[in-house]
Amino acid sequence: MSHLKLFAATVKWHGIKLLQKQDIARRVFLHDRRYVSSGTSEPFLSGSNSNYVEEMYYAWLENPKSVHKSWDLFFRNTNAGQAYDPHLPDQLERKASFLQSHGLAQTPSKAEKLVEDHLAVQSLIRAYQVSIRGHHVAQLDPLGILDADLDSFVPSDLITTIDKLGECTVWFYGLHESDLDKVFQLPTTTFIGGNENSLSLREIIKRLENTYCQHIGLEFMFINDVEQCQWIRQKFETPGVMKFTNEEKRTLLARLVRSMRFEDFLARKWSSEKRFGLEGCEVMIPALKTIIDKSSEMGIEYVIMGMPHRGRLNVLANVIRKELEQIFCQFDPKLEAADEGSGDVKYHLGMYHERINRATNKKITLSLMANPSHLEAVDPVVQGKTKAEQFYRGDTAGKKVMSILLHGDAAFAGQGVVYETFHLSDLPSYTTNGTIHVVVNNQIGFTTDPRMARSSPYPTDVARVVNAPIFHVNADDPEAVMYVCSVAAEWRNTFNKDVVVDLVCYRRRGHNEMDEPMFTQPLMYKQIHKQVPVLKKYADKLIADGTVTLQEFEEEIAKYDRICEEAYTRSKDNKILHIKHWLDSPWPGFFNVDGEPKSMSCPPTGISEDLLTHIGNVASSVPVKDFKIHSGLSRILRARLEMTKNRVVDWALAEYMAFGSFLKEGIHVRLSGQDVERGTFSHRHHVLHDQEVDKRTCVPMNHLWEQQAPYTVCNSSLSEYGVLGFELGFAMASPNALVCWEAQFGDFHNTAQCIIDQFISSGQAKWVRHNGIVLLLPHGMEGMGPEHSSARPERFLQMSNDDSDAYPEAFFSQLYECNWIVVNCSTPANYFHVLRRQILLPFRKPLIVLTPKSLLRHPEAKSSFDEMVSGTTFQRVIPENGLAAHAPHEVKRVIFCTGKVYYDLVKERKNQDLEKQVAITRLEQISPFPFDLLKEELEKYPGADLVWCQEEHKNSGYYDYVKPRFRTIVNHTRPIWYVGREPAAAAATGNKNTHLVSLRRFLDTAFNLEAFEGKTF
Ligand SMILES: Cc1ncc(C[n+]2csc(CCOP(=O)(O)OP(=O)(O)O)c2C)c(N)n1
Repeated sequence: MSHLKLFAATVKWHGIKLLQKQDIARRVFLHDRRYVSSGTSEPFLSGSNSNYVEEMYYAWLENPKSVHKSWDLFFRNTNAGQAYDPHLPDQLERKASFLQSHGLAQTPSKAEKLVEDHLAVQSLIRAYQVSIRGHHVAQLDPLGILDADLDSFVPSDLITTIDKLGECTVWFYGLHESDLDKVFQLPTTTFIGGNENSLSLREIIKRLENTYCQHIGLEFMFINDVEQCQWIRQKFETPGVMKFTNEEKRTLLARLVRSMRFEDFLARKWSSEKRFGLEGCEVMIPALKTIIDKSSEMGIEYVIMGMPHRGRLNVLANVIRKELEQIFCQFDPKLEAADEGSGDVKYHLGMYHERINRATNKKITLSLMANPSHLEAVDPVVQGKTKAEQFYRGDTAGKKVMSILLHGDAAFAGQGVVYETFHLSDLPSYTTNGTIHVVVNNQIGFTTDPRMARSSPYPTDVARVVNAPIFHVNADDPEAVMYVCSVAAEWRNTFNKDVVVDLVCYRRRGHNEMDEPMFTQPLMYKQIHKQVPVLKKYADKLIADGTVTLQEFEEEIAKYDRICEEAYTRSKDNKILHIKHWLDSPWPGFFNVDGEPKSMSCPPTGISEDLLTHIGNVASSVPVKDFKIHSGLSRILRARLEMTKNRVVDWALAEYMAFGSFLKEGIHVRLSGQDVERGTFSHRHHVLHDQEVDKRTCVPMNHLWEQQAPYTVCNSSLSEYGVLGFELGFAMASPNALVCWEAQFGDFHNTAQCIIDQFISSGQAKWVRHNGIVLLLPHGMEGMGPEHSSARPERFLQMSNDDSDAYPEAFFSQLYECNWIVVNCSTPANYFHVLRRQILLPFRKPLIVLTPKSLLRHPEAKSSFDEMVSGTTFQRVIPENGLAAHAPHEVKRVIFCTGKVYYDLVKERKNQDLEKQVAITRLEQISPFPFDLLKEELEKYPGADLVWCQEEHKNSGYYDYVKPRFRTIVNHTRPIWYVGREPAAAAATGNKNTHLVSLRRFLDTAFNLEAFEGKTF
């Protein structure tokens, strides 16, 4: 097979040429470095100056340019991708004594040849381990069509397998056929010798080929850690490592039977239903089970999994062990939905199951996260949930909870969120201490050939950014797969780092069962049609070697078929589907037994004055001794202290008080996002930095009380999709935590749109899963340009599920039924309350907060303690309470608005002396729409015209959302006029003057009491 040819032309060049010229190189080096004796009488590597190479090595370590470039190349080759290799001097020393003991020390030419040959052999070994050879020629594709790295080109003059070595005259690094039976000492960087220190070249090549060029292809030499590389080499190179007991083989066969017969059963019963079958990668089921067994053996108690469509039902049935009838009944088109909401298709639902792991007899909890069609979107969500479960258990090293992510090859290579998620893997506040990634690499994405789907050799190359080892394995070799999976589990347990298992397989059917793959992949599918299923191949092998009998095999099949048939019969009794039974993250004790809220009310959200004062004082202090903060920050803290004394808060202090109050109540608070520790606008300062001691920090919020919940505030990587997904997952784990994600500026949330659309907006409707995540989105038109201005409230409002035409019966049930809450608070106190309400509610809803920028420092945007003390509560609407409210019948206009524009309006009204004629009412909770409170306001001003004023452009902001709802309140009898900026394509202008002119214009209109006279609606 030509693709088995080994060395690339580069190897030949830098190997053969280098070593042929080594003599010259050495002389040049000797001249340069003055390290050696002058005469030729002293042999190159006599016992006395073997130190010479060592010295040269150290010199090279200090400065690679200090040695000749040929040695530089050699050392680099030897050290490629690794930090300092402490074994190298030892090796050289051993080589020297080897020469001595063979009486060669005094015969320079023989000695040199021997050293060169040893170096050549060492390079050869390394070549297999590094990418030059090994995994590029491993037989990974079960179909034998494509090279898994998409590169089948090997120049014809290269040497192939050991059988062909004789055909060439000059080989690698100057070795010859005549060297094949020479015995070579093995370097400590290989384990192919087992207990032997030396082997013949022939045996060396054979063993290397066995390890690196069969059904497993290893990519790990880029890992920047000698110990980790050695560990992997040992796991795979040691002779005989891949031995299985008969019992293990029988278990593997039985698992393959389940995997394959499950798909067969579905295909038989529902031949025209989509199920995204696993055929062609049936080995995935035993693979996952091996990972779970092995991890359970090493102490893991909880495995959280995320996966796409392919084989999902099979995983639910045979890994999570969801009752089969619950799966089968979903194929019944007449099945009724018991729960409210849209529900979801069967291959998206999640699952949570506690059971005994049969292999270890230990308790294990398995959770498969529900996910949308959007491939890979669930990755960060799984990580966030895993992090939270580790956090709540105090499992800081990830020894009890772990995650497994499954991927398709096309999606793994193509979706950017994979990369974003990898970049979270080693960040202190985001790491889950290693994820095992399993790629179902069926070498096709829907209809797209991998050669059109990626530019990287492997679909898994993205994992290299975090130095994760990648184990490619031919999925038609079940034992190789099991071995790789067990090593992957051990790797994760040993190093707490990510690892990738790339199951190179095929897809026996179309993308789904209805698709005709021959339209687009005719040759591949001709081969697939000929392909013997893995179960048959493996069964034949075990029958042939006597591990099982044909009868035992057939009985195993019959047994599982019977299980399926019986479950099928039972499934017909299921007339109703309870999505609640498919919850991936139950919250025990939070709801009543029927899964309903324990009450339908919310207590007042204010807190005692003492508490406010205490939190204010800590927020103004540096609670650690000998800690020098920046003088600018001292000023900010002094201002906070002053505010606390004066019983007022600004935005930052209000937030501090909300967070702090939860910590006292044992509620964990987590705030994550870009630069959140200081705050984009330098207003928050939740982490103090010692100005004199590097990396010394202090989080005063964690010094509030002796007994308190921890506060986590963490600057995230520069990612929205990944980080928001992560926080959403974190918030899934427990209802008793306030989890907030803040966008740098609100508009950046659109790079996380998929998390917002697919999970936050619709998660409860699809999966009956509550989530109380808080999105803090800085928003406001302040002349800062098209970006950095709008958090696009219109998008959130458009996705709000409250009906514009239906007046709700009760405000609390309206809150319970909504998909999320959208607020734009105009006062710090109201922001404080809405955060507090988030936890005091008896249910959880995502909260979208449009947060201020300039208001953070606006002198008017302050609140008194009086608005926050016990008994006070969140105000969905803040009615006019000035002169206009005292004589409502004289009021000519009511302006409804939300957020920052209120302050512009109040100022303008004062300037125009219209405080009696114009009332200004603030909508603080925009969605769900406070019909009840606004009705009261409207009825209070019967003679006034009604205006909605916003600073956003007409086609954005809130107008399209509020207009029909206002009209529902007034029963379409009164118009609600629009005042604001004209429609525009860009969210804001980049020209400061245009910004100010448009502001002036709409303020003029807002207070022009004749503006709408004679207009019809
Ligand atoms: C983000 C996203 N884009 C497009 C799709 C449509 N789609 C569904 S499956 C699929 C192919 C996936 O290929 P691969 O990841 O290799 O998995 P396979 O189906 O081969 O198992 C595509 C493009 C999707 N589900 N999600």
